[in-house]
Parts: sequence; structure tokens; C-alpha cells
Amino acid sequence: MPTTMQQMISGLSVAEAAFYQEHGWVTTESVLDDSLIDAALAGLEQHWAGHRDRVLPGARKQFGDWMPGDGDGTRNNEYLSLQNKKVSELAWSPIVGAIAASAAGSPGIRLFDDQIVYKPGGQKTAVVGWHVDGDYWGTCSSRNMLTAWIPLHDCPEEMGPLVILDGSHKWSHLVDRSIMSFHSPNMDALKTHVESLGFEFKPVTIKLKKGQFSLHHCRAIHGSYPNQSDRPRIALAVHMQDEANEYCAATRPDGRPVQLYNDVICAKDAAGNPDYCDPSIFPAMWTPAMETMAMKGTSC
Ligand SMILES: O=C(O)CCC(=O)C(=O)O
Ligand SMILES: [Fe+2]
Repeated sequence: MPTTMQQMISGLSVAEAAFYQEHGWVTTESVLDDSLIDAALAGLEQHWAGHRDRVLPGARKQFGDWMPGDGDGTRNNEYLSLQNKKVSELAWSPIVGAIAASAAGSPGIRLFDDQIVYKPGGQKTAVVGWHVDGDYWGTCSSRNMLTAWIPLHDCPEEMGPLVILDGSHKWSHLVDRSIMSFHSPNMDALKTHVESLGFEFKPVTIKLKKGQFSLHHCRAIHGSYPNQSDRPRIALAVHMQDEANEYCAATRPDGRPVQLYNDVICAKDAAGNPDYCDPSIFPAMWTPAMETMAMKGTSC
């Protein structure tokens, strides 16, 4: 049986899943084929050349979608897997879903959204600021969602891989949000604040080989430092729903309703609310039926 098939059935070991629950992150072995990753890179190039397998309304106005001419800093392409088939084959791959399911202790995993983060080499200011993914998902009922971070090449420390604050999923709700944002370049202010709250500031650098990926909990604080190499650092972040997640209405501090781009484009349920199971926007990455098929040795 190929390793990936075994991995799909077993997901993480019990010890690895317990590690994820305790620390808020885990890394996998090399489980993704080079061909899948190289195809996703080709898909990204296609996208930047203007190709669309599916056109999403409101691109670039309602969600980030870097295109040539947009400048030399960090590039962010959101919802790329919905727009490009080659990227979807990596982003929605059952092996990612199966491993995420075992980490989250959930029978199924659905996509929530995804993004490519490209940091050019040698740019001292191109960081991803400390943030908590769940802060961007105010309409999600679940506190058990998670993200797969998949570098599209070997990603040593000098390339500015993902950095996760160990155990922070347990206390991130106490941290002052005004010093945290994906787009904030100030990486230093958080340490003093976290320590003043009595927690250990313990950054873990997720150095990975091509084919490996990491998972982080939706409440884990993470970001990344500049890419000091002369090569671009390209990673696909796949944000995932556990089985139980559903839409729940939320309001901003100013009283306006929270509305994600997902909410606009997905199907609505009988009450008119976004249906977070709509397979055209939130495809299943892992289901009990897929597990049964994998156990029988048939392809998912
Ligand atoms: O690629 C990065 O540096 C950040 C990715 C990220 O924020 C995520 O995976 O949730
Ligand atoms: Fe993130």
C-alpha cells in the first residue's frame, strides 16, 4: 500500500494528534508528491498570466488577488483553489483533509478558503504580521478549525517560513488585538505584551522540506519573518472547517454585520443564511465515505 494511502487511513498517530491539541500545531512527514506541488506552482503562474478556470465575481475588490503590476512586496492570492484547477488539486487533496481530520478529531473536513503567500527574496520589510486566523472568521461557530501551511519548495529558516507561538491557541483570546494583524510589519511588540500577561513567548519556526506541511489551530498566533534568501518563498495556506462548523451571524464592534466574501458567493440555507457546506465553495476534503473507500483500497 503506498504511504499516502496508509496515511489517509491512519492520519496522525495518537501521539501526534495529542501534540497538536496541546501545542496548537504539528508537522507532517513528506506526504505530498512533487508533481502535485509543481502543478500548483504552474497553476499559480497561469493565474498571474490571466488564466481562470472559474471566474469569481469581485476579484481584487472584494478579496486579495495580486496580479503583475501590483508592486514588489508580499503577494497574496486568496480563493485561488476556487479559481485554478491545478491549485485545487493540491489544496483539496484528501491526504491534507485526512491528516487535518485526525488532528481536529473531526470525522470530516471541508475547505473554508485558501491563499497563496509569496514573499520575494531579500526584502527586509516583507513579513506576515502576527495574527490568529480565527479572528478573520467571525461568522464561524467552530473553535476547532485549522490551517494547513504548504510550502511549494524546501523552506529553510532563511526563507522566512511560518512561525507559530507554541501553545498560544490556549491563551490568544487574552492578547490585545491592536498589536496583531496579518498586515502589520511590527513583529517585536507582541513579545513584551505576551510576557506581561504571564505566558511564555515561544516562537517555533516551521522549517519544512518540499512535500511536508504543517497544521495550526485557528486560535494559534502565527506570522513569518522576512525571506532573506535570493529566492521567492511561496506557500499555500489552506484554511479548513471541521465537520461541526456552521454559519453564525456576527457583528463588528460598530454594530455592522460581519460578512465574509464566502458568505456572498455561497448557497444559502432555508433561512437565507450562508450554507458552509455548499460543495461549490466549501468542497469536502475528507469524509467518512472517503475513509471507507481508502480502507478498501479504492481511490478517493
Ligand atoms: O505564509 C505565511 O507566512 C503566513 C501564512 C498564514 O498566515 C497561514 O498559513 O495561516
Ligand atoms: Fe494565518
